[in-house]
Amino acid sequence: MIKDNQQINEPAWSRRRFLKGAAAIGGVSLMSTLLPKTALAKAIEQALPQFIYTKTAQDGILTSAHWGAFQAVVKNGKMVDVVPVVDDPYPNELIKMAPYQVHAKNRIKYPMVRKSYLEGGPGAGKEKRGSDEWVRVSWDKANQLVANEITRLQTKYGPSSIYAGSYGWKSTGMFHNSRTLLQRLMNLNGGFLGYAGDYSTGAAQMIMPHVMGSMEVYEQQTTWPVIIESSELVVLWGFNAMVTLKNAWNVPDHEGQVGLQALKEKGTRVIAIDPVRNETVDFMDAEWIAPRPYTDVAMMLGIAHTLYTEELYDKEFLEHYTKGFDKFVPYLTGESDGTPKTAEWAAEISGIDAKTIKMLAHEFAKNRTMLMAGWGMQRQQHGEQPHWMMVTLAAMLGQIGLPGGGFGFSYHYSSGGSPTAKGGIISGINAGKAPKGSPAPIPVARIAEAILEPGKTIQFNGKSVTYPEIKMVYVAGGNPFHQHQDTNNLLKAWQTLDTIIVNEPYWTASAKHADIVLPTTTSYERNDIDMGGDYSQRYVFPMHKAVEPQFESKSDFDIFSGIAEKLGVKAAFTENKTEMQWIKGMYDEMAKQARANRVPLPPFSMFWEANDYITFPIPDTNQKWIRHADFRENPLLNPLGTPSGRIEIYSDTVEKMGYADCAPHAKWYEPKEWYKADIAKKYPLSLNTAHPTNRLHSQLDNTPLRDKYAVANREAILINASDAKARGIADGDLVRAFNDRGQILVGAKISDAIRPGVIRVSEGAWYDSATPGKEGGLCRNGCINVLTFDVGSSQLAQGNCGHMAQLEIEKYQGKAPENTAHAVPRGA
Ligand SMILES: Nc1nc2c(c(=O)[nH]1)N[C@H]1C(S)=C(S)[C@@H](COP(=O)(O)OP(=O)(O)OC[C@H]3O[C@@H](n4cnc5c(=O)[nH]c(N)nc54)[C@H](O)[C@@H]3O)O[C@H]1N2
Ligand SMILES: Nc1nc2c(c(=O)[nH]1)N[C@H]1C(S)=C(S)[C@@H](COP(=O)(O)OP(=O)(O)OC[C@H]3O[C@@H](n4cnc5c(=O)[nH]c(N)nc54)[C@H](O)[C@@H]3O)O[C@H]1N2
Ligand SMILES: [Mo]
Repeated sequence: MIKDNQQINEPAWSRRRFLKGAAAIGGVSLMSTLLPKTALAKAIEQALPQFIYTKTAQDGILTSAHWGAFQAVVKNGKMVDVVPVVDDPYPNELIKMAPYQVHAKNRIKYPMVRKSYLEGGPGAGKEKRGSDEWVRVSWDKANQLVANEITRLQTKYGPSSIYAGSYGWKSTGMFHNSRTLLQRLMNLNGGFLGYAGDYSTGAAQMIMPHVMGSMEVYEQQTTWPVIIESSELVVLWGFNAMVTLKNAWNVPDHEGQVGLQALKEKGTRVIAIDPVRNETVDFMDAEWIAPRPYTDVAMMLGIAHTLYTEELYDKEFLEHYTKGFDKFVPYLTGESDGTPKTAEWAAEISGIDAKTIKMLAHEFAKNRTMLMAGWGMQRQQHGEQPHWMMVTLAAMLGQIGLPGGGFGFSYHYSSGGSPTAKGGIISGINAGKAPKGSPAPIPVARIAEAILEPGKTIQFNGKSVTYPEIKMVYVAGGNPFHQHQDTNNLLKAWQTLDTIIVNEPYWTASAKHADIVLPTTTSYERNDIDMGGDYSQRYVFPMHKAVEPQFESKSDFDIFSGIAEKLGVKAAFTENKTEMQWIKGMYDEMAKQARANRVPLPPFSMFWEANDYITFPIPDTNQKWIRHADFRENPLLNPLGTPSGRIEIYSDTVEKMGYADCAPHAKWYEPKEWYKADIAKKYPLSLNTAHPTNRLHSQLDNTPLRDKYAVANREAILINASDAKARGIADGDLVRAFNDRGQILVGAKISDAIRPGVIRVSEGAWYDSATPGKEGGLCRNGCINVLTFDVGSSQLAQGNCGHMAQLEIEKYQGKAPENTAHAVPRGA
């Protein structure tokens, strides 16, 4: 189970075909056997010895989150502490924030409606979104307003006028899945406009099926035990797993960190290629190569050219397992365009000298080499290219499908490579059937353009998509005002809509820019169930309600049930089942699968009452699973899902699309903004917008963990010492970062861990304009998407380009403005 939308695209059997892993390296902590267990858990363990029931350290209430499973300690109805489960090999500080999430000062307490909207109806005072006053209403009134608007829009404009894609990282829990519940409601009421793709891997997930026949980014990887045993060289290319593995889509098993640690202990050579010497480079003590941002494809081409001219590439592999290398070679050698992609050529572009590029070619070819790539470098214009070029490079090295060789695009995400257990899988609540006439989805990151330019037709993976007229946006479980690029443009789009509804626990910028805001419980205020280990599928965690819903908040299920009632579809929405009945149903289904796998489980009531979780056994055969080994063994019997059944270095399918910005083979394109573009004369610094170390995107920015990373009470900006000196900026200074799209206030962190000419501001700081509701205002908290641009990666994938922009910085003069990002708005 990787992401909701993947779940839909990929049937469970195909996922499970790939997810054949085995025992995790960490093993279950011995500690667990030393701790007291409840009599019930003990009895179950005796009756069913296949299971390891692992009691956590305290008698708290067991639940879980994107950052780990833990027991909540509750006193007098308040959550006061958190204890990680004992067999989490890498618990992190994020879980400690759970009490602060529940009792945050900026919780939305009651249903609220924007004043002008309440008085004037849909569209009233649109321009006041973000600055208007708020008025408290009853749940009944709020539900009626929402139901009326859905009915009005369905009748007048049809389902394409309601955008209910609602992208985002909601909370864990298979039942209280806000996004799916929203879509379930909409499907019962005439349908809605949804989205395709995602922000994470928008470019890679679209190009990879043409090249590898599968997405690669959400698939099981060659397991860590194999990497540790067989890899001689591991390359971390734009990869910061020590940070990104803190969180997972389901509950993380944190086995990836164990793998990295073991690799380090073994002393395997590790080379990291990243403009920033990130936490993983430091942790691994890796050799650090810092290219200019956005130039990785050129570097890879320089390596490929060296392999080619020095005949260090695997001709036999290319012949047996790939298609179209001969069509790529004229580009590589320059025969087709007059530019040989030599190491020297690549050096000029990337800023890494030719000697180093050749060294990389030699070392890759000489050793069993695993190329592990993160996803930051594909969240860029022409983001289709880096991963395609990396596959091309790996094909030339000929190690795909061998133990410890090839490439891996998910080691940094949700612990890809953590061996897969054998048991049962929980399928969550479903969105129901889309009614006839439901509109085709739009590429997720084109939302602002779609709102602003109805009727415009764009290309998308070989098809055309025409934007409908969107009148309403419903958000449940995401935060568009941080996630989307070019915030000022988003603001402009938002202010044209008739209605914006947001279900949220907190007064985020997205809530502040809505018309109707419905207070949602955190996952700690409701019961649920989730899997642990996206790839290992090793655990089943109960998510016990730890505290009562705060103020008047409700779960998304209850909120949508209330709206469904007004719309006359409540019974269909709830299927007349309560929360606990739904959860039991999911457990029973999972237990049935487990039984078929010869893994009997206790009845639901026992599982639930034991306040404990299930650990599935990992078959020995899964321990040493190797990605694409079956294809390598017999490409005829086990072909890839591409048209040729082989790795497509050249794709006829992509050729037929005929896109000028995405050729039929991997290719270097100059982006519209980079150090050599004209814009760089005005804005010389290149942007890096990594995922935050101590947050999940924008989540937890309103907790004390912020003290660890905020500088001068703003999001931090990492600046190389030479760039800071040239601008008279000292460590801890307030800095204004700006370009033609906007301006933000950030706090200077001066460092030698970043390449000169590059600055980093992590994504996810809450947007807080000094001129609320007006375009161009200074964001006083440092939301980086104020500075990024909003174009599609190419006509093929239409992925977002959040990891790319040119800008300038200056020391902020004048009095520091108040930061109200985490404050509640007027009337709330
Ligand atoms: N520049 C730039 N931009 C980026 C990125 C980047 O690298 N650079 N990364 C992109 C990526 S990969 C992603 S995935 C996106 C992430 O973007 P989002 O997923 O939108 O980010 P989150 O902060 O996780 O937002 C989740 C919201 O859901 C709310 N929430 C949590 N639980 C519940 C619930 O049970 N019910 C409801 N109704 N709400 C809930 C949270 O309070 C939070 O406001 O950002 C993208 N944006
Ligand atoms: N702690 C934490 N963990 C998370 C998340 C979070 O918000 N916080 N988000 C989760 C989600 S939704 C996702 S999609 C994943 C994201 O996983 P990734 O997309 O892999 O994460 P990023 O931090 O965006 O980028 C990874 C590395 O790429 C580098 N990089 C950026 N641009 C370039 C470039 O042009 N060239 C090279 N060579 N390197 C570059 C960055 O410096 C960074 O070190 O993480 C997940 N895990
Ligand atoms: Mo993501």
